[in-house]
Amino acid sequence: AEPLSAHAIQDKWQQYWAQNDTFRAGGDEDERPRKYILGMFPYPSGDLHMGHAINYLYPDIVARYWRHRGQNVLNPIGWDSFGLPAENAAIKRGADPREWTYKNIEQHKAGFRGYGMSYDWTRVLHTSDPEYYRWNQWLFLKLYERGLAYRKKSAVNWCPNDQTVLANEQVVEGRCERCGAEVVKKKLTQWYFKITDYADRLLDDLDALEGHWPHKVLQMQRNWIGRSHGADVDFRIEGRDEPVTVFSTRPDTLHGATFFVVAPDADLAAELAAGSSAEVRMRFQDYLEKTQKESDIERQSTDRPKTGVFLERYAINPVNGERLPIWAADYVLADYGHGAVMAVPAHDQRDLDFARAFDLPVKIVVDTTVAGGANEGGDLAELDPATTGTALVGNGVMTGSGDLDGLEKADAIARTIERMEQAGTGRAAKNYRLRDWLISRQRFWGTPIPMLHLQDETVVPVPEDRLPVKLPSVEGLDLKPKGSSPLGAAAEWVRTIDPATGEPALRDPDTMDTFVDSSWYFLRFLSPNSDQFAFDPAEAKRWAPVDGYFGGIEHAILHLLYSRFITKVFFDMGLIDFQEPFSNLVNQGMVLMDGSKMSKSKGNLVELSDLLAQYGADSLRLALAFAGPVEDDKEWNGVSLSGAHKFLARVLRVGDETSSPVGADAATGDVTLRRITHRLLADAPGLVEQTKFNVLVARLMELVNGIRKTIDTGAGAGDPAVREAAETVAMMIETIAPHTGEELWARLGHEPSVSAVPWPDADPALLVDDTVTTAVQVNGKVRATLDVPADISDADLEAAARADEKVQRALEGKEIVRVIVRAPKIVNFAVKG
Ligand code: ANZ
Repeated sequence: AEPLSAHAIQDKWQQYWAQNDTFRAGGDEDERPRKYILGMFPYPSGDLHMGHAINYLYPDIVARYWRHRGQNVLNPIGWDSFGLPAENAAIKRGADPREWTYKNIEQHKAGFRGYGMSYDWTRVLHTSDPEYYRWNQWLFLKLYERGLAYRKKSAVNWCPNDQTVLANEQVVEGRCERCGAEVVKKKLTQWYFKITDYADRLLDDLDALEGHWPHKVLQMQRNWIGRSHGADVDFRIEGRDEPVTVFSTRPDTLHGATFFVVAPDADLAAELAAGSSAEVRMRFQDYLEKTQKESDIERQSTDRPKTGVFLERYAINPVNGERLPIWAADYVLADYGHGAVMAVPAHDQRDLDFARAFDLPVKIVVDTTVAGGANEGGDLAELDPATTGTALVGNGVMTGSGDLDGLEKADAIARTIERMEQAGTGRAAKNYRLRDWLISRQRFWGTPIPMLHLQDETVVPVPEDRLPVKLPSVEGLDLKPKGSSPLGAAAEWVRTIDPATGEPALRDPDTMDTFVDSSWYFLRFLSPNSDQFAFDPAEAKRWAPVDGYFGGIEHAILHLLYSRFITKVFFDMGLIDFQEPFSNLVNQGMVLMDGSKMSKSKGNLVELSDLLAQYGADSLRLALAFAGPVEDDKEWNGVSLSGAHKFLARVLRVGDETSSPVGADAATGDVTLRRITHRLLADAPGLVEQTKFNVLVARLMELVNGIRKTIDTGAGAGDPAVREAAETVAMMIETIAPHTGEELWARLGHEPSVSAVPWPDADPALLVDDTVTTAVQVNGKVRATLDVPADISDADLEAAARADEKVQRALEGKEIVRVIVRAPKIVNFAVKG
């Protein structure tokens, strides 16, 4: 039976922290260096669970650590509280999404307090508060002013289940990232943010993050932006005045182009078909309708038979004047490059598949069998793509290409571009996979788009001083998804007056993608209550960028890319002096149940409140920190809560037994124990800064064992080294098990709070491992020498001597009558025979 239960201890310290605002970040007058530590803010769905417990633990450890290191730490929390789950829950119950949202937020807050998080509770934000989302609207207007927010009609990704559009980033393998429904295309006029203007910067600036962000995340961002280098090549089309441009990464292969392909859904295809025979027009129309039902994924799939319609029109190859038949085929996408390609079947697999399906010529122009080539040493005749079905891709030397012959691929590309630029028939070009960010959503629970539609169909911004455009009450509104925004039916809300002209106007009925909310929230924490700015630039100068950002790999693209984009926009506006929002990024692993992710839908969620009730916060925190490397997934079955519980009880017992007075001079204490203490003081900063929390826990266990040993079998509980070690444990364990840390500190006779105690420097003299040379004698004669620690015990020294080979030889066949040990200097075996 414990004198004071984990729960009583926990309550006591949580109350203390709340009353004293212990973790409030220092203000302007605070001269200490600053650290901004942040966990990706939660979505307030349901209760906190094991996933939250691990995700938010890590940044808390780091924040607590930096406080000991003399830093002014900001570690805030807020809620990403707009979005579909609240709306769907409201629809189910015929309720207001606000109720569900704010009820859950209150539960989360209580959960985090109960879990002992060291947040600055004066800076809490909720993105669904008008005080927050007015700044989303302000951001929208700033982007609009800079030409970075625009409206366009195009085929967008439509989730038929959620009845709303999706950004490209929200379509995963052709399905809605949220609900898994197959995404279809729909033509709509929508608002976009022009992230493509920032494509080069978003890509190039990743290099400087190498070593600070997980490499995998950087790679995912690079691939998402997907910059290709190549050329735009102009092709004359018979019967058309204007040339048509195509993008190619392989302009060197122009001599091998044998046909030309247009995306059926590109305007050019319809135009070319319109100038063709009635039969072609019909076949084309038919094909176009089929294409429009397909997803981009299907269209680009390589194992699907190629289809297409010959348009009976011809393009002229600019390098040799050859006539290239023009086809409409769905493997060419309308919104990539220029929506048309020069097809080089010998060297492009998709073109080859098409050529073989429709019996089009295949002409090799790169010999890849040469030394250094992709098929080095092969026989070009045997490798003919027309018969093998495999295109010759990669390096080689030009052939059948006039005076390019003999040039390496790279040189041939450069030469071709140079010539086209001189002739005015082409130019160097870059292309990106990245598309503009579609931000309109046809849902209620989000930030209203602050634009007005006038009667003459012009669209004008709501003036800044009229913000926020608040969401109307849900009363009388049907939130059920029906393909258009529920806000459109809020008649009184939609109908308004343009303040500039006094003319009647309609509000834009759509709301913003909630990724807008999270693209800048880390700046809002710096001046969360300001009604003057979204964030105070002076505060941003002091605190930002975020020094340590913690979150899941699922945000590798969307959230991080959008945040990086908006940060660069703020930089260009002169509001901040940095271009990357997160200096260091850590992706933590997931907690798994029998190998699979814990989730509501699988019904295997372990709720935080249950565990807190059973074991208390510190046992859970310690067990999770000990469960393995931060980046690894952790099996819940492998997390030992009872082990952690026992260890923490052991820690407190050490505090209770320590009997030397506060301020006792440790220098007179047991050196072995002091060595363990000081080695940990020296090593722990590296362990925390490299997020090796599991190793830190193991080392703390070692130190507590050392204390136990000194108390039980050494100098005893009154040895000042015991106090020194116990105080070190209190300070360090506070980062992981904060209630226990505070309690131990108090039991050691100190005033709270241990969280503000500075990290002592390790004594360098205690870090060198002193060794001495021992002489091992047999009947007084030196038979061997041993290098041993200066503080070795007699028993250990005798054992070491007996284990030595030379000593064993000297003792062979003899009877040992007496052993004299004087650690660490001498061992003498007295022998007979
Ligand atoms: C001729 C060529 C020859 C090509 C060759 C490749 C190899 P990335 O790297 O993804 O940018 N392309 C261009 N626009 C396209 C579109 N709208 N839909 C489908 N394919 C398109 O790919 C660029 C290459 O993809 C371009 O280079 C073009 O084919 C094709 F041996 O041009 B290439």
